Amino acid sequence: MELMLSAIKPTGDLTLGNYIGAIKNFVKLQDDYNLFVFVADLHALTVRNNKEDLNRWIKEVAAIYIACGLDPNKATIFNQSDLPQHAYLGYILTCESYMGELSRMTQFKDKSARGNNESIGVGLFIYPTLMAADILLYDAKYVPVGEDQTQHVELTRDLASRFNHYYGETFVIPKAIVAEKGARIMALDDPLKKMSKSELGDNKGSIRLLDDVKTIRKKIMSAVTDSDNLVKYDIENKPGISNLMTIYSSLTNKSYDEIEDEFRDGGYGNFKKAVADVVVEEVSKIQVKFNEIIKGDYLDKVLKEGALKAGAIASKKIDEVKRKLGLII
Ligand code: ATP
Ligand code: LTN
Repeated sequence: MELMLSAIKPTGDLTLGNYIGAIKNFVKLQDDYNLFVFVADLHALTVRNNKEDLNRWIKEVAAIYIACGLDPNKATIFNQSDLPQHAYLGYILTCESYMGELSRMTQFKDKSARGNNESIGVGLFIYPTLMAADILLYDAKYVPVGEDQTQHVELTRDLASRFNHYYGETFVIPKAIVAEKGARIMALDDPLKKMSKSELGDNKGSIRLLDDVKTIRKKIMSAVTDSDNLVKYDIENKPGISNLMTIYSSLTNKSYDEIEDEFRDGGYGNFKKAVADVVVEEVSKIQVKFNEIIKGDYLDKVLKEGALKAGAIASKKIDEVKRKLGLII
């Protein structure tokens, strides 16, 4: 089976966007690929965190993976920081990277456009080289990610080709896999903005997978829409309703045409209630499993076994890279 790898940063309580755009796909893919999924905790250090929050989020991401249906007997699940090989290869790939290409990465560009470059962390600047290391360490062929991450996979391909060119065939060139639907779930209070787990403030825009049912219903019922009361998929003119349709469609597998027919006469109130019902049903199931997993030592055991398996592959790759570079002969 071909190796597929992906990860989520523990930078906040996971959202419905993370579930629909990422985790739900991982679960589907675990049967057909040798799937490696990890908690990208080193990546979370590009922003300053409170240590209790960070530790809770790390455990939450791992437990949610399993609660959503990732099976540790099929997929290899681990924490990035348990394997120093990631940072090691990250450093080597940083040395292979150019200021120009890293400056063009959207996350850095957006931040530098907003203000003072002097105070942007170097960790954010070199973040894509660590992500490249995450992927190349395992010779991953496929990387399922949301739209916002495809640029990083492109850079990974460039770095892999560059290294192979200078030092001889070492890395597999990976390919990003972007799901057609649900790749970008938008914020409920501003459908032009991505639903994001690190959003601060009143948090009305993102549904958290661990939100209580009442809160979820309230957030969906007060989602920003337009005023023409017609349930129709039109991302340009009706981004709010289109976003709710994407959510509904992803969780029910109904097409946009079917949804338009189903809610033709009902107006937005009815439609929002139906969206809330399917979200609550799906999220409640996840929460029941999450609450079981988070107590006891099952999670630790899964992560330890995952790190052992991933670590063996990563160490071999580091050895190969060191030989290619002449660090060892
Ligand atoms: P942050 O707010 O910290 O930037 P995030 O919520 O955007 O985080 P990531 O850790 O960057 O989440 O992403 C984890 C995975 O979830 C990625 O594959 C990403 O593309 C996907 N993802 C995140 N948010 C959404 C969203 N709103 N819609 C669809 N997919 C999403
Ligand atoms: N940068 C990604 C998380 C991430 C990742 C990876 C995804 C870190 N390393 C390797 C795929 C493969 C994000 O922010 N979503």
